[in-house]
Amino acid sequence: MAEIAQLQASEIRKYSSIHPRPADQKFTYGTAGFRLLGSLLDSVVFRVGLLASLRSRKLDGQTIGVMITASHNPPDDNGVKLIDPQGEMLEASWETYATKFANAASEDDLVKEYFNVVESLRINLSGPARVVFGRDTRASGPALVSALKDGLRSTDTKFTDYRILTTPQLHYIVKSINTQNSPVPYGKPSEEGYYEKLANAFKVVTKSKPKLASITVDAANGVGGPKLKELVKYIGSENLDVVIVKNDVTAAEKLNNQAGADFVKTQQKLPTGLHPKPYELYASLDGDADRIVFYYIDETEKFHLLDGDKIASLAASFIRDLLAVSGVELDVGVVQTAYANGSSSTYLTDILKVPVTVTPTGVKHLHHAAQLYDIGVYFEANGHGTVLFSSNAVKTLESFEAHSPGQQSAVSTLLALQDLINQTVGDALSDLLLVVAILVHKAWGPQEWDLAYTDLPNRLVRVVVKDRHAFKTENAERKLVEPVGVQPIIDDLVKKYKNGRSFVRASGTEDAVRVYAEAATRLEADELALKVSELLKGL
Ligand code: NG1
Ligand code: ZN
Repeated sequence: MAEIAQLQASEIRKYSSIHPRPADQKFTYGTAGFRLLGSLLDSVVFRVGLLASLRSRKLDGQTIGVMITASHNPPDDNGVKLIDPQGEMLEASWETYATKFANAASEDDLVKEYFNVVESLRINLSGPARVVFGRDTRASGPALVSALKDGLRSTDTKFTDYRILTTPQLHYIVKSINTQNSPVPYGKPSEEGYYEKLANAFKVVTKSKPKLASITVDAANGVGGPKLKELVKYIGSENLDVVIVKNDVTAAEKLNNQAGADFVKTQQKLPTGLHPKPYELYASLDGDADRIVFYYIDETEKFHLLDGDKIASLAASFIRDLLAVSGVELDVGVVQTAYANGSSSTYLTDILKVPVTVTPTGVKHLHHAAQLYDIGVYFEANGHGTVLFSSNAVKTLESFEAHSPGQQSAVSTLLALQDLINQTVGDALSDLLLVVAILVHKAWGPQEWDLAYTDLPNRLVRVVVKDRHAFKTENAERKLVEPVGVQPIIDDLVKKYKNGRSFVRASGTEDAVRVYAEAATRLEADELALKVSELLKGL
């Protein structure tokens, strides 16, 4: 074995013994990376450091990101995921290596897995390796960072600790670092660079428009609160006022507790203790600020949710209108999952005449499908999403010769949107600015936005089963093929309800299956969800 390989093998053994793997624990790199109790993650994060290093070396020293967060999950959880050089999710084929590294039973096994990857992918261990990382506000974060650093040290990897960041900020930084010397650098590779880029774009998009009347943001007591506060400073209070609530990052147990995007979306109600004024706009972020949902109450205090589907519809209609005014010919499409409300899909295809693609759950699927359009809007119903502009779209817009001030203004707005909207990943702060910008353009409040279509009442239920891996689906998760015989029963149930729809799939992040149901009325949606859930209990 070459000298470098020998040195790394012995360093990995040495450091790994400080980060022992908990016995009897099986780890899987799923749609959200590794995610479980923070206290069980020490060895996993150390080993992710080894893999991040190899990934960088494999890609000629391009910078790889590592984010330590458990997003919307409870405070005691934590998680870790890798970010590829263009700010995208880790390439799928490497997820298997991540799982193998995490489960290696002994130090020898770990070294063996490490060199298996080195050999099968012909990785040059003497090449440069660079990794950057960040974490959310969880109490277990700093110790996990130490484990990560040990993984990076043992493999002679250069690293930069960006400390506390939102997940999308780290994605932004990774892409910015790797495009620094390219003809089109993405941005300055720093937190300030992120704020500057978004703030400048927001000012261009909203130029000469009146300021939004009011917006209150529930930060779920997570990292999004302080970061949003900082972003608003760059935008200036003459352009945007935001009231931030649930913004206590010092009390660990408050994170995502009775608040935040996931709570509001799944419970379909206000964060606890929030008393909104009728018809004013409110929003909730999740714990790492990559999801956002909006809402308002009417004069009867009825709660109205404006979720990811509503954001996608608003964005698609705005972009479609700008393209129509400018005369630029680019195709716009929307990507959703089976969780998208049926009314939103009908509105998009029948009213807006925008094509809709449906993919399996998990943003990497949506992201890739969105890249097939000139301008691809993708959102999960839970509020995770973004709008991607292809290089063809940008070139076409940049080279377009406008023939009127109206055309010029529409093209400039479209180009600024591309800077305003995070091009790497769904970003709650960027999406917040996008929604505000569209509303001020249209002179709309939340109620006008909500008028586009009425959601079908729906219910999402989590069902614990013996083995969720026994649940296999096809047709973008809308059809259950295993256990055999269950789908026909679901079909029969669905037929009994007006506008009924229901599907079942295994969660990729929790040990459970999820049942989704929608129907013409609240009672029917609840009943359908209940019946399908009961069907699964015996399995
Ligand atoms: P799972 O647990 O696979 O349903 C959940 C969300 C996904 C995605 C991931 C990653 C729902 C129904 N599912 O996945 O959309 O956001 O978490 O965080 O919202
Ligand atoms: Zn999140």
